[in-house]
Amino acid sequence: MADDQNQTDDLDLNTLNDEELVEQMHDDLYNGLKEEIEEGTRILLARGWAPEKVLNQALVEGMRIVGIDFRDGILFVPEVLLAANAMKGGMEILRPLLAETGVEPIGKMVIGTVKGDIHDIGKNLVSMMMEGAGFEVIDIGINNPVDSYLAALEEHEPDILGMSALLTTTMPYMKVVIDELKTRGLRDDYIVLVGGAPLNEQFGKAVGADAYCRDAAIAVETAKALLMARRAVQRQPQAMAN
Ligand code: B1M
Repeated sequence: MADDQNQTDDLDLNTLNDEELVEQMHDDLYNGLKEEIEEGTRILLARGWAPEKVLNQALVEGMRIVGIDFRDGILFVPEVLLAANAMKGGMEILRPLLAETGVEPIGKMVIGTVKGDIHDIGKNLVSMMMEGAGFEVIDIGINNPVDSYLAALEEHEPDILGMSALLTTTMPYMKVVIDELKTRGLRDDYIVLVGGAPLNEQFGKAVGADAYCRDAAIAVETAKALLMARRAVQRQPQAMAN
């Protein structure tokens, strides 16, 4: 890694063509080089790349590679933390671009990672894309016990509750939250969306969520569709009365 670092120090990212630069960014993410990731992100944007394209091809794909080597015991927590930090550097540059709408919010979402789980990159991405699609997002962070969700729902009165979990050991906690909403008679007040790498559609149904969202783009589509459907139903009795 020290050699990689020296080589990267000498390398002018501007001299690389797009394909080489994206490949270099995958390496830089792997090596946790935040400044290089930030520079690469800026260069791709300056070359006219759409923020979504930079996000998916340079950052998300780079993190996918990190995930494989983490799984296989080639990378360990400290290295993956550095990679995550580098990824966040790039995401921060993209955030205002993805969130640029300038229109009235079309709906509100509270989102957080469940108790016992500190993974937040996917959740942050979902927040960004939802903001970009015109939602107001209240992000309550990581490691949320049921009480944090309840407090945020009461305070912000959102249309949507989003929960994220990246561990097979923490994903069952989503059911704890949803069951508590049911116990308090609050379940139907919210559209509940769940996501995270180990989840699937069947799991989403089993825990009583309205939908499982495979990625951030699907979260946006699903949120819009379910919100429109809910508003249409809410309008119906009024229309019938007129
Ligand atoms: Co963790 N980790 N990790 N980790 N980590 C995974 C999840 C793992 C799959 C790695 C592996 O073995 N291949 C594995 C879980 C295995 C399992 O449960 N079956 C694992 C493990 C084991 C662990 C530790 C237990 C390791 C240890 O300590 N021995 C530990 C647990 C800590 C804890 O949470 N208590 C741990 C720690 C860490 C770091 C802190 C080092 C770091 C997190 C840093 C951070 O997030 N700030 C980390 C990372 C980075 C990963 C991997 C490599 C990458 C996750 C990521 O950010 N992906 C991950 C491997 C992997 O997932 N392939 C791994 C990129 C992100 C864009 O994708 O999060 O899937 P993702 O989000 C997507 C979708 O899932 C969806 O949309 C997002 C965008 O498209 N989505 C939602 C996510 N949330 C949503 C919510 C929604 C909708 C959609 O709501 C509406």
